[in-house]
Amino acid sequence: MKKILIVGAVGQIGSELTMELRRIYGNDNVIASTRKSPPSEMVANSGPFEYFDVVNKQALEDVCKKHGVDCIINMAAILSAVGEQNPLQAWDINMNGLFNVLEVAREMKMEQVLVPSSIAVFGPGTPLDCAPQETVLKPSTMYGITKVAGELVADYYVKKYGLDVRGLRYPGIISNETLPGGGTTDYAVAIYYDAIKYGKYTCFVKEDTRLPMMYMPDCLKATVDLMQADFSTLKHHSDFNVGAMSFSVKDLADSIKKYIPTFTIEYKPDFRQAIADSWPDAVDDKAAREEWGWSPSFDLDMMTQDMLKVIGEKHKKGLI
Ligand code: AKB
Repeated sequence: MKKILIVGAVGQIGSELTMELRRIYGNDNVIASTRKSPPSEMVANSGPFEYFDVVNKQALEDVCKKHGVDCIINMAAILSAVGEQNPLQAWDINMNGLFNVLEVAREMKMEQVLVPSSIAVFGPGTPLDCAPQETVLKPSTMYGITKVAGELVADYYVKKYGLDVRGLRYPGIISNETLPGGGTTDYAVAIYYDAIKYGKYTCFVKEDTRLPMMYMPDCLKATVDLMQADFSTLKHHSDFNVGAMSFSVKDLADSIKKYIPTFTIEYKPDFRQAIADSWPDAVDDKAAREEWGWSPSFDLDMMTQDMLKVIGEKHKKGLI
């Protein structure tokens, strides 16, 4: 039985991935962890939890030995917007944390490592209408730089040490359990909360900004499907493009207006506009479809209906 350690398990993806993997592999077989923020009740009460900093290799190793971990999922990262406020910290956590994860996994001869990447690997020089799997990777954010370097380092461990390392380039992830923290695509989550709470939203990117996005159920499916794929059939390892939806902020606002006709939006672009403008509208995910059968389920209106229902219920209960 796999013993999985999730590093960064209180974040937007980590918290829901912890619950999904506990459902699949059993509560005791998925160890959630974080540096300092307390976990949600659902994560804290459903299985093992550890506090440590991924940049401390000894602490990581101690937790892995204590629980007999044979698979690490490294969700700890400083995202694009916050990374621009403190680029050296972004490098430290994203790169030194990654090296510690890969080294501990190599030394302990682990079965698998999952290292998430992002559409932030793209930048000037990438075709922006639909980013190919193989293309120019010259990002303009420190987060993007760490993701390109991370993909290369992860693939290096596959080639040099035969370690099973996998990863996907997440688009903007939209969800209703844990808020995202510090990304450029965060507007696509905040808009739903503000639509329910105030009936209006002020967006920090322009209305024609179009980016690749994905709803959390598809994000969990993509992650689990890649983890469970037969390693011998993979030609790529740490850099799979995964697509689901591509929409502009106007498309998103129009989708919300179908269900809340009085919803209004205004635009006050800030420094995140330049980051969004450097990323593609959509990605070509043929490799993920061919190598491990990737296929998304949610489109924009399906997601909007579900987001408004769940967030609306939370609001009625006074939880948000
Ligand atoms: C961000 O906006 O920084 C992240 C990402 C696309 O990786 N959501």
